[in-house]
Amino acid sequence: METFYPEFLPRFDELLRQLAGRPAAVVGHARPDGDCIGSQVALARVLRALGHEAVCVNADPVPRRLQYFAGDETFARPGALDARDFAAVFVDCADHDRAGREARARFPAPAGVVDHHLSNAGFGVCNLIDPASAATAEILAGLFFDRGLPVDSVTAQALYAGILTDTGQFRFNSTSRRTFILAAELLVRGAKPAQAGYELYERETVGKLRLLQRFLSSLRFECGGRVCIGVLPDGVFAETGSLSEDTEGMVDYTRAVDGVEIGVLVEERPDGIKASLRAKDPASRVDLIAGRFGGGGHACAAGLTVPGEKAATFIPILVAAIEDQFRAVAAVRARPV
Ligand SMILES: [Mn+2]
Repeated sequence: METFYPEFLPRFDELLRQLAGRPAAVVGHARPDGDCIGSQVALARVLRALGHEAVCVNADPVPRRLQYFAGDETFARPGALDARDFAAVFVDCADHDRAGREARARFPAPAGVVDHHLSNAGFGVCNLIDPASAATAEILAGLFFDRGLPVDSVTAQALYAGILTDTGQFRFNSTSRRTFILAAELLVRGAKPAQAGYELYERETVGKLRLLQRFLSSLRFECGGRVCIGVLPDGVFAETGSLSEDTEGMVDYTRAVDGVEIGVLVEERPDGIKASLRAKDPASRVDLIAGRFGGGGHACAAGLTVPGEKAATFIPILVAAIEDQFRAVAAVRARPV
């Protein structure tokens, strides 16, 4: 087999050395997604197979649709951990705060960071950050194979789920030759694509579909049809019998419209708004738009939160920021080379 992450191997070895003799905390981000849970489960299992004690830590519970991939792995809240000196590895967290305030305070100096977010500046001792990778699970799969570490069928399925979800089922721009080769190797180790697809995409609740119905009926178009925005008002989860985790993937509908370049989901919460941005073309750099509001992410997928804000007042401000970005991108394109 080829080597997938040759440039990361010295640092990965250093990370494993950092973990020696200490229990490991594998920390994921708040409101975890498939890549987060898959990466946490896989790394904890591999560390355990190497003789480490490892525990998965997350500020929020594992969403219903991802519980199958967690298997018998237990997830601890940061506050529920004992006082021992854990060596923390943060996975799929664009920055230290993404894990939540409590996790950040509990693990102020992470031993490692494994991530693929463009905006990640590296906040650990050993930073394994590759924005060219489609998923954190892709980086982990590559490193595990490069080092010949034990990847069993549960680990393989968890990594496969991470790659499947973060690539939008192998559709997004980030999907590469390496993504497919690693996915194929995971199949060799026991990953089951049909089972993963069933668990992730064919077990929706009625509440989630009602939520989707509300979301689709809220869609509005801005910037001459180049931007599509959908809103989930405060209270909509109770009204539709859905959960906040059911918003996962919903923003993709805003981008799916022909002619739309940037899609946005604005979620109104009692304490402010949360927005997810998606672009078709990485040149749109939605991470820069999110960055104006203190958020971040990838060129094609980014997020932000604004405390104390309402959707009605925030959307015009966001549209103005997107218009600015369209102008900046157009100016770069018009520049003679
Ligand atoms: Mn990810």
